[in-house]
Amino acid sequence: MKVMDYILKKLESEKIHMGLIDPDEQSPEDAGKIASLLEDSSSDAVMVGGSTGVGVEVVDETVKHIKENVSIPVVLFPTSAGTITPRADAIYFMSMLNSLDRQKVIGEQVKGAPIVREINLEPISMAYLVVEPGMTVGRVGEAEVIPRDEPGLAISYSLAAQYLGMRTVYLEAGSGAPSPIPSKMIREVKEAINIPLFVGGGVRTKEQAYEVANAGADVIVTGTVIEESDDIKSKVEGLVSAIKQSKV
Ligand code: 1GP
Repeated sequence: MKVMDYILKKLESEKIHMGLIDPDEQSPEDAGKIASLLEDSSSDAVMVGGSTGVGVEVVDETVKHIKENVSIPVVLFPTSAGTITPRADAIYFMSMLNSLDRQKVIGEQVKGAPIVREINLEPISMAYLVVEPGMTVGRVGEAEVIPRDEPGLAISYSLAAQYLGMRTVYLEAGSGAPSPIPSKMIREVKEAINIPLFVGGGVRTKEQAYEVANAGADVIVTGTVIEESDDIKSKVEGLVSAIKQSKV
């Protein structure tokens, strides 16, 4: 089954959790172990990406070990066209629509598209929208961050993405953000669009995960909390069960 079909099928009955693994944060072997814990905690998919400086060999080795350990989908969350590996099940084919850097809007995509075609990787188009504070990805991506109190701007970007034919929208507060995307913004964007809404950045507790999901996020992404946890399984189990309890 294609990963996009897997996502859409799941969303008919429940919200989705995806755990983000940064290849730069541990050895490929440990990434495999973390992914296995994610699957054991009923997380729905593994995302791989997040660091700017990491090379394709490290991403490739990391995805290899993850794939050896899990049967849930493994999706690339790339920072550039230089980190695409055929070992993943799919790639978020992302455009940071609110970047001032043309490279982030369409440059890397032009470089990456022939690679994706050549290795026959499933592309899942995604409007990647960086919301205040944006953290590292906001700075590196030269994002004109969407202010937290301007849901209208987030709606305009999200609708533009949908009308351009993009299949998903990701509201990103930035990895390690002090708090998640405001519920009001999530709710209003969700009401405006009819494509899956991903939300990530700053989700640490099960209460936050529930609130974000209940506000309207279809896919809740967590990264830092997994990296920092001493007991990944029980932490992720808590997040997943909170997300699955939210209204669909
Ligand atoms: C980063 O949104 C993701 O791209 C995850 O953020 O590390 O804060 O969970 P956290």
